[in-house]
Amino acid sequence: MTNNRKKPIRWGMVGGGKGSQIGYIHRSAAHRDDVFVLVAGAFDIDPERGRAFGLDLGLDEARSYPDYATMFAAEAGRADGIEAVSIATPNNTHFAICKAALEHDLHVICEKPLCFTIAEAEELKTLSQARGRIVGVTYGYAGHQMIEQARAMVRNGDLGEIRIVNLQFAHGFHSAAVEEQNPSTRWRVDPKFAGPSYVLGDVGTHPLYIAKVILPHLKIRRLLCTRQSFVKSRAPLEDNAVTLMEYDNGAIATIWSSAVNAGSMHGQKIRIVGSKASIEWWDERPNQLSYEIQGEPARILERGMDYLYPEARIDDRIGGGHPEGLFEAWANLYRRFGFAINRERGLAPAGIEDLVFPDVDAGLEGVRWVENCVRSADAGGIWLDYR
Ligand code: INS
Repeated sequence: MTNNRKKPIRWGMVGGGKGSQIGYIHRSAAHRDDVFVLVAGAFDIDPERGRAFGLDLGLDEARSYPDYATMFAAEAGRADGIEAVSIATPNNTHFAICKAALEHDLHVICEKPLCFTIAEAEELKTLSQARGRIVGVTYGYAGHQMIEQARAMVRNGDLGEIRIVNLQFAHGFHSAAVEEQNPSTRWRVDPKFAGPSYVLGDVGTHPLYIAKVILPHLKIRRLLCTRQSFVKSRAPLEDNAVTLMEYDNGAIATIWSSAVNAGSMHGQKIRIVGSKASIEWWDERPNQLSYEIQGEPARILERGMDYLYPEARIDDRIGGGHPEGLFEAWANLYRRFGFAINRERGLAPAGIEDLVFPDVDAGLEGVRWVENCVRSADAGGIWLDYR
């Protein structure tokens, strides 16, 4: 099923310019299926550097803007102005930019965290509903096809009753104080820019969202969190945290969030244990899903194969055996953002009723989880009813 290529969504970017870790993958994902076309941008906090970056990308000179406020105002005055914008700036700016974009009737795709407080996230949700605009959040790993397979397996009862959910995103890149040399890490460990947490928000919310996709029926009932700053200069922000959660069906979950797991490249793993079988997915081997039935030899399910559920084949681009990775996962998400936007534009194809993508509720949930974790940890690691 293709999206509406005849009328691609006119798209702009805020941030994601020179030196950004994430700008390139936004552009590559948005352009992969010709659903979006980049026509404007305010790429940098330094206006001159941002302008030069836009020109280098081939943008019209007049549409490479010094800042987002100028861009939103100018684009609103053009018949061919942008319809959607992606926000790839440091965390402390997400709320203000998102709000301004919605107030200009733009669809928004925002980096996580959507904002810092539940109240802010609720305000963005209300605004997006009032304006009939979508808010997508880039929990990029969730676009991997094997996540759809896992979701279908749980729904079809292949695992039995869900009992244990074991999640982690624990890399080792910040085992030492690398921020002293590296500006793109520095803001992440500074509460002024990063908000109330470091690793809980930066990495922990990724598996949290993936678990929500695979287990939509489970609701967190209560949670306990403990957080540490192993590199002392990062306090009060944590570079390691462990969260224990109980779901309302009695299942139990853990999330280990870390940037000091020395030697680990990425370490995002999702293990779901049911009464009959378990599945496990690891983002460093995203084409494989381990399926372990009690009493039988473990099997490895491979991406792109006929034995998978149809939901896991929808985004298939090349067939089994060829590796797909994070760039494809992001492109799958951007394609779904495109479908959702085209639904609002009255241009969506039929058959996308069950579209699953990280929307404003997913953004809100990430913020809620971080807020609850921080409250629990800072009260000494106590159980809290989830709210
Ligand atoms: C991590 C990572 C995640 C990203 C984080 C980053 O290293 O690769 O995908 O969301 O912000 O710190």
